[in-house]
Amino acid sequence: LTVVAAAAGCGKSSSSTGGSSGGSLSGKTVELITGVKSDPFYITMTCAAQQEAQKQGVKFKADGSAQWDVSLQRPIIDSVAATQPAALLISPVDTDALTPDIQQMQGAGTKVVLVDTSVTDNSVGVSRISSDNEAGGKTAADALAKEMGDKGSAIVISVKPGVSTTDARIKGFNDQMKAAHPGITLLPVQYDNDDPAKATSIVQSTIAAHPDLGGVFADNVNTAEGVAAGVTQAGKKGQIKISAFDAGPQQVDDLKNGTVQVLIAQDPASIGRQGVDQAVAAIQGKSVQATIGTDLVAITSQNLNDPSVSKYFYKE
Ligand code: T6T
Repeated sequence: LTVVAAAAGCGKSSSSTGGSSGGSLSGKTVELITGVKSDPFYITMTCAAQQEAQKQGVKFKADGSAQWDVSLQRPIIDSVAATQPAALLISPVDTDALTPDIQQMQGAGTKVVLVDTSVTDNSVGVSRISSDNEAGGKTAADALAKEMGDKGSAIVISVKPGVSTTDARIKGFNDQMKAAHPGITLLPVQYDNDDPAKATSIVQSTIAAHPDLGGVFADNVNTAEGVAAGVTQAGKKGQIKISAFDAGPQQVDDLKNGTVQVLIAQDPASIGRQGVDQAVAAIQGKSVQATIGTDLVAITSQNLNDPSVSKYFYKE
């Protein structure tokens, strides 16, 4: 069994024998293509998928784009397609733009499992595994409104339009703010292209334009890092409240130092593990689960030292 580790921090990338395969799995490859290779969420997912592949006795390869960008992810998909892997786990960076490329692989016999993000076309993928992102957005809204004392303006800063996960977070957040927190003025969503520096500048211009800005919902790792930096640089640490998705190392530091008030952590390791399990089942012609929901945990300064909570912190 050969395991090709593509992520840093997974421990030893091994070329070892393991797994119980034989038979129908021998020589089969499960390939993972993530949204952004250096993102702690995807690193955590990749490491867990790699371990599970080793356990299951399939070859494993992983890659991901350098940035959140259709034009960077497409050539990776197309070059993996040329190798005709038995299964592909993929986090597409757009709900529609990459569908033809993925469909082509599926048509050639590769079993496709959508991990984290998904696409609109329901014919793509034998299984889809993700957090309930809309519910997470709702939780983020309630937590932020409470921190804000149910008054002032709030803004959502997200990655790009057309991303299944973050679009669902925005929906959950906005719906809940409108329904349950009418005292809060919702500003229009802004997008940072997954660039922390852009998130920082959005925060600074929003503070300048809206002196009553009381809260920010930062939709993912890079956004949250940039938002925390922006609030700090504006001298508003602790005054402008931040709720954020994910639990990368910098985010956890920002929670500990009081810049961020709540993190909605996902369970990327479970997404990676279950992605491999579904892929292996599909390769073997066994039944698969069409959709799987994974855990979300709200982390605050109150519970961050609890091991049942800190186990959700991401790797880097
Ligand atoms: O929030 C995760 C992931 O769920 C989302 O699809 C993209 O951003 C992250 O990778 C975190 O940066």
